[in-house]
Amino acid sequence: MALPLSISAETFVIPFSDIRQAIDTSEVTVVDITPTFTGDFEAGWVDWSADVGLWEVGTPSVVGPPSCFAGTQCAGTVLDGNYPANTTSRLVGASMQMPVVTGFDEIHMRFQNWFAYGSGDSGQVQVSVWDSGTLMRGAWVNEGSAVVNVSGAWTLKDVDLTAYSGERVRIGLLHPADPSGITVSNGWYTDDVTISVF
Ligand SMILES: [Ca+2]
Repeated sequence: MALPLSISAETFVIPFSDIRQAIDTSEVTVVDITPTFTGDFEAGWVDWSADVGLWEVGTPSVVGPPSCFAGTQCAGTVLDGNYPANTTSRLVGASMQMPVVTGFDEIHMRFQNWFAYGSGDSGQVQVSVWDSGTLMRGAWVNEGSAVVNVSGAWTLKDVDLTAYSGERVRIGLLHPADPSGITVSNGWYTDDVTISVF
C-alpha cells in the first residue's frame, strides 16, 4: 500500500478567527503606547534621553556585562568604565499614555538589568506624572525596590505601575552615586524595557 508523499497546503491553513481568539485569550497584552515605545536600544536612543551624561547607549566593554541582554545595544552608566563618584544621572523614557486598567488587571514595567554597585550607591526606578492642569511634569517618585549590590548576571526586574492607570508619565532609571570615590563600581545596565498589562 502506497503512503501519501505530499500533503495539501490547505491542511495547514488556520482560520484568522482562530488566531485572533488565541491572542485575545493570552494573559499578556502588549500595550499600544503613543508615541511608540522602544526599549531594546538597538536603534540607539530613539525616544530615550538622559539628564547629566552618565547614561550611554551602545555596547558594554572593559567593565560591565560581557554583552547586552539581546542584540548589540543596551543602556548603561558609562559603558566602558566604572561610574564616577558623586554624579547622579537619570535615564528617561518617552512621555507615555498609560492604559486604563480595572479590576484585577495590572500594569507592569519589566526590564532586564545587570548591576554592580559599591557601598552606598544604588539604582532606582522612578515615575513622573504629567499634570494636564498645570502643564508641568510632577516630581519623580520612586517605584519598586532599589537596585543594590551585584547581580552577577542579567536579571529580570518587574515594577508594578498599576497606580498610574490612565496617567501620562515618563519612566526614569535614576543612578545616584554618593561622594565616596572608594566605592564606585561598574554601575547599572538595562535592556529590553517593556510596559505590559497582565
Ligand atoms: Ca538590546
